[in-house]
Amino acid sequence: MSLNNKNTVQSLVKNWKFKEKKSNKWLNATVPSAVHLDLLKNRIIKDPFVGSNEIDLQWISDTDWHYKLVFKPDSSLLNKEQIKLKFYGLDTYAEVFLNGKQILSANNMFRAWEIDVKDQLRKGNNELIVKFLSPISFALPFMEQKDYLLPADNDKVKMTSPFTRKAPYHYGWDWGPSFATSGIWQPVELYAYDCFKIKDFYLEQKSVREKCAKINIKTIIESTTKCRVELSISEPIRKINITKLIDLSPGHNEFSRMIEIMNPKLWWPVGHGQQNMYDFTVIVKKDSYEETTKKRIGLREFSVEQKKDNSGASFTFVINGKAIFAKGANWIPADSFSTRLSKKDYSNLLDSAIDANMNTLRVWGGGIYESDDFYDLCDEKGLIIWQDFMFACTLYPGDDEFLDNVKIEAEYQVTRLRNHPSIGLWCGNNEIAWAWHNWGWKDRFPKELYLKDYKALFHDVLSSVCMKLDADRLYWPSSPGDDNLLPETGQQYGSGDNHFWGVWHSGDDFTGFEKNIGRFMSEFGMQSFPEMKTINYFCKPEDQSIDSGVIKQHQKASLGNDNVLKYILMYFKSPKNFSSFVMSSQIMAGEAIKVAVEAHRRNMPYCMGSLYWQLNDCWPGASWSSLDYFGNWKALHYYAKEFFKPLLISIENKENYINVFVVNDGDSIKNSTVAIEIRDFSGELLYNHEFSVDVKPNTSEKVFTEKKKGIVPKNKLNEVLLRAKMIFENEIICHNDYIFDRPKNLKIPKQDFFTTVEKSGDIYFIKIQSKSFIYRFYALCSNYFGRFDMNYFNMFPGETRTIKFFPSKDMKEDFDFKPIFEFNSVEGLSN
Ligand code: BMA
Repeated sequence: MSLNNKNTVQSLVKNWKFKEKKSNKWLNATVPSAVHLDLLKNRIIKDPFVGSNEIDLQWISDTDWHYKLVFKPDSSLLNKEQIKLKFYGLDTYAEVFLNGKQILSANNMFRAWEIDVKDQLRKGNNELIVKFLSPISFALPFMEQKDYLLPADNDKVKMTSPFTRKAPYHYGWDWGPSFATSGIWQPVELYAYDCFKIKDFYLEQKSVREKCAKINIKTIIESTTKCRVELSISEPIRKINITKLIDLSPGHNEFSRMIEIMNPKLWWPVGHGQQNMYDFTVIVKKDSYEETTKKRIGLREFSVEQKKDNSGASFTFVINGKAIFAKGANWIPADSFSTRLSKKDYSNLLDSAIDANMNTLRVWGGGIYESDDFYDLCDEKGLIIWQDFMFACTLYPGDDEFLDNVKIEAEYQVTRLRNHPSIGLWCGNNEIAWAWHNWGWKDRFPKELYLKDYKALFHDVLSSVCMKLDADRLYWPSSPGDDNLLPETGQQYGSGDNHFWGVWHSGDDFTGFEKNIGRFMSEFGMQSFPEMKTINYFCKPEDQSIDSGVIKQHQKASLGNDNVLKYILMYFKSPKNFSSFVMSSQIMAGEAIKVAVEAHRRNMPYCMGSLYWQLNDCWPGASWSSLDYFGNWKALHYYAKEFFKPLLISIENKENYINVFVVNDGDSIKNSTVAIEIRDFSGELLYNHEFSVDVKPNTSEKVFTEKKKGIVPKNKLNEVLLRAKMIFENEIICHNDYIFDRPKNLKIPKQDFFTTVEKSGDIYFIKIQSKSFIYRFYALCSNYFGRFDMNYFNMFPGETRTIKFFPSKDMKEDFDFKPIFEFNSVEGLSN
């Protein structure tokens, strides 16, 4: 919400100091920020992300930190009737003192805190002190009162995290470090007013159709007295102008006005239409004083259709009446210290999601409710957001104080976020119900923890907040989940959403993905390492081996590097050195998730969502991500760009049959040709079949089926590649390759190709000419950031391809920019 009454809002983010509780020396601090970053800026600690520094920096979480600001209130504020101090976020246990008097005791980083300071505020200098108590030491006594530990398996500190409303990933996760930081992590301000204040402005989208949108406009005004004001609501595109005299009474005042917008310009997710938005302005006026609020709002009808059928019930995003296959990934906080992320950082990551043909991200429940910038960008770019509440992988206390705290948190967040068209649904938690039934918890913990505490939090408190404040959106208690009731068993396939972890956590091979398909796959994944450029940031050359201390420190998963290697060796030859291991892990992960997503998409409309684990990283290390901490595209991200294309041709090998599917998210395509070719690695054509198809909109259709032995001789299975293409008006509009054996068994000749690089404008053109068959050719730029338009593809001998490299903008400003490219393929990774 942007306020126009500048003279009555005073930002308090500059000139803060901080110190360790016991020290006498105040140092410069940044607000908003985190104490680790302040210590780093003051050169008191080394970069927490480098080497094994994480271990040496754990003392920071055990320490109390004080922040101080001396400020002079603007004179325009002091004579107002009401003066409030507002913290948009304190991380986490904080006692706040103004001029020596305690005015607040905070205990939840996900709430804003507003304190009446009219009586404490002085003319001239005022002293504001925020004393942060160690999040660990503060919570320990609560934990010790219990006769059991709550199962916070990812908490690598002292297992106190379930008791504290602080980002769960701060305590460590299986892809991230433990930095349980403290700090003023959101802006601080003073604001003052006489008589009234606009608290919120909200559009309830009652029914949104192409012909007419019926909207209930709600304005919430807080008033100190009885008074008459003029309320005006306007929107320039639709020429909406509503002006009304209204009578306010002391306290909370709510005004509703139903309007109809004929032929509205609707908001659509990317790939399905435009992201139209309306700019609403609300002005409340009394005499010469006025207050203004502006909001950008997109009109759309979003429902999650759950239609009963023989298998259970569907789980389909329906937007403006259109069923949409959700393609994307899970989003985690993009930094262990999220306060240093800029809008540009968010924009780069979200652009990468869009460039890889994604339309949905799940803001996962072990992180943070994201910044306003994040959701604004998702609105603008057309990304659908599955929004979890911040609860993941542990049980939580069920006492009244905890539940009341969560209730206020949820009310604050739902109110803050409900105007965003990008947010599709609310979800109570990540994997807790599943864990209760399937991770051995129900044998370890008292039943009441689930039946009473879990139920109270996820089936009563959060669901009633959503019902009260945002009834138009689905509230889904847990992911994975099969309906809205308290689950009596673990994960069910056939209804709701599923997380499939048989591959990676249980050792299944990639065919596991094809055998475990639900109605909406909201998690599945495969680990890999970030590229060497990123590894060099945190690891010296002498530590670059799979079992060095530093590399292990940056691998947080319990199954660790052995599991990465196990999966590499399941499919690929043994990597010849550490950098080959790194690249093999990336290609292996790309192949794994390709199998999964293509199977999900082939099974449309039974399955209507495929979100892999995970899009991004919070630090440089091994993880399931497709973008590394610096935003570099790992192999998986290039694979994703292909397997999420709106038009996909996909090959399935099932019970000795080769089936070819065309999956189409877009409009119909009439009279296109499907060509299926099988060639050996010398390029010789062994099988060729062409036929014409009419592709229907929004479908997956099997267009070809043939017995495997009818198209490939048995003794040639490891010497051939099947390429399926779709041709429309003489152009190849999509293609896909299939090999009949694991890559390690293929009889691929020694790789032979040459490349030339030319620059034109800001773009580098790389021409590749293959002299042998090349399995998964790839290019890397080892000294600069940037993206290729294509990568990790196969080439037959004699083929020529030109790919482009786009250096990132920052680099282009560098005069001496000379990218160093590396080229290789799977064959070059082993001996
Ligand atoms: C999923 C997530 C995370 C975790 C990932 C990999 O289930 O919800 O908890 O990081 O598994 O183990």
